[in-house]
Amino acid sequence: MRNCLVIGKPNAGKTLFILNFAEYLGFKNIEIKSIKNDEKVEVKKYSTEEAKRILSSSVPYKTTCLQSIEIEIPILKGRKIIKIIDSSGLIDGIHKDVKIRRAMGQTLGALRESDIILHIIDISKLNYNNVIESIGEVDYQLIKYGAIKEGYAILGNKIDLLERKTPIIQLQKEFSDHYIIPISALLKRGFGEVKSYVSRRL
Ligand SMILES: Nc1nc2c(ncn2[C@@H]2O[C@H](COP(=O)(O)OP(=O)(O)OP(=O)(O)O)[C@@H](O)[C@H]2O)c(=O)[nH]1
Ligand SMILES: [Mg+2]
Repeated sequence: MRNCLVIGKPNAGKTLFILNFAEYLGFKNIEIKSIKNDEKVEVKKYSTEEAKRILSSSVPYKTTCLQSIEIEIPILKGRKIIKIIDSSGLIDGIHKDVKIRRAMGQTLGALRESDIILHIIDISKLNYNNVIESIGEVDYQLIKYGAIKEGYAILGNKIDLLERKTPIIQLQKEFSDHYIIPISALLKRGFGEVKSYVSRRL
């Protein structure tokens, strides 16, 4: 089974994206497998609504370990199961909390083993006059890594908060070698394009 890792800074919208994407693909109930930092595996069943309430938060560092779901996705002929992996947010520098540092190490470890990487960037926070600087070091390094990795795409999230399209255009201009999909994880916008991108790689 191919896997798809969702990465990005804390609060970028990774968890909400995955849960709403599962809903978009027709799933009302999901099973989430958490791989704790001590390697213990925990499996829990949720309705997607319940999972959104419990696992997504406006407070950053909500996800503190790899959490995967297996869902079916339509491909050219039929459907295929894919593992979508949520991860804890990455930050510039070193976090003071050892638990969060370990969680970030676990995210970085998963990068190498992933077939598809969806890098979520909150574009409502970008300063479109200076995209590179406002994007920060960690997102910049992930984008550089993505340039040499097959199956890497950027999801420019929270487009529902934008008054104008300028941040999307600037991001596309700055990183023209990359595949960038503007989305709203909240309103499920851009999900058709994400589905096509992922299913083309299965
Ligand atoms: N307006 C808006 N809010 C969003 C969108 N996507 C996520 N959010 C909000 O952003 C906050 C963070 O979302 P999460 O999905 O928990 O973020 P995360 O990237 O998983 O964060 P960590 O687990 O802390 O790394 C929540 O309050 C979401 O409701 C979006 O497209 N639009
Ligand atoms: Mg999360």
